[in-house]
Amino acid sequence: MSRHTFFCIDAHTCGNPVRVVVGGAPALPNVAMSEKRAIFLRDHDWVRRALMFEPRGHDVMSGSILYPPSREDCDIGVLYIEVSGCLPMCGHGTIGTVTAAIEAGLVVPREPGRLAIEAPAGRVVVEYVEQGPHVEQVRLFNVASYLHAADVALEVPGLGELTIDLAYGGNYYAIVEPQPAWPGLDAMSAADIVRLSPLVRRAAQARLAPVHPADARIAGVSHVMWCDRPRDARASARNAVFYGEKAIDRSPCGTGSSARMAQLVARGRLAVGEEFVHESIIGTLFHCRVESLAMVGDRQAILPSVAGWARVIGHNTIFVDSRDPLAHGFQLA
Ligand code: PYC
Repeated sequence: MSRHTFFCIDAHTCGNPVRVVVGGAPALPNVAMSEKRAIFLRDHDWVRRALMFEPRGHDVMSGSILYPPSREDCDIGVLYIEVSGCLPMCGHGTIGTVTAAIEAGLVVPREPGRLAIEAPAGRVVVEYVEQGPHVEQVRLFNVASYLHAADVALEVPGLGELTIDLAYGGNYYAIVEPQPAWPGLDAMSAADIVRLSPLVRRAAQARLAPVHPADARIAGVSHVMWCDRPRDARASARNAVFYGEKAIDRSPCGTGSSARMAQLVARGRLAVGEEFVHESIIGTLFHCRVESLAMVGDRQAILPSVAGWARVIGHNTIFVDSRDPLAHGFQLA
């Protein structure tokens, strides 16, 4: 019999789960986080499946594992884990991870209120605001984000001809705005999003198959963002982001908000320095900003920032026990 024990801090960022693994994860060689990600996926993916899938997780579960950084200019390394795999970058995951790690005293920043994180997609910086023992807000200065393709017509079963944009914000997003084939979010149930998104994703991937200009390990359309006007008067726009096989982000989605700002800037609908308040499917808000212009390879890009809050909801000691026939988790097809 063998038993693995994982020490986790469970949190949520604006409604979306973040399970931060702070003990029990496999040691990985001291290589760049993008390499660690590849090694983890090759040799240790059972850990992700056990902690993310049922019965220990669920269809929307996501989280992170803390590692020492391999770079001198970073305070901490973060590997993102979720139901669909290990994302290159995760915004809500970063906000939840920083909140949990700082509140538990697991990382001591070189500069108070500021952490440099080695993520698989590159180095990102966060600034956080503390009040007593709690972190009240985290602002993520995310990776350079860019519009990859505009006005791409796809044939989507159940919708007909749908025009999308494709943008990168740490992951590749098919971005759908209201149009004749799709009237908007109010006409769509959560079940519709889960049914239609994989069809949009498959069609976008078949047509565009994006590869990051600076890192070929980041490739493929993984997320679909359905966009609409906000309900909340404080917000600029609303979205529902689909990921994995059945997940809809309950937060406004950090990498999605970054991709959306890159799209809007490229289309001349948002300017450098402007605030962009993004509303989630459950009404929670991220306060985002276009920090500056940048380049990704030879593409015009932006440097976005995304601010939000997270709450720790418990400490969770999880066993993965070989006596349990479902030790390594399962998902319903
Ligand atoms: O916040 O970047 C994000 C994210 C990706 C998938 C779910 N949330």
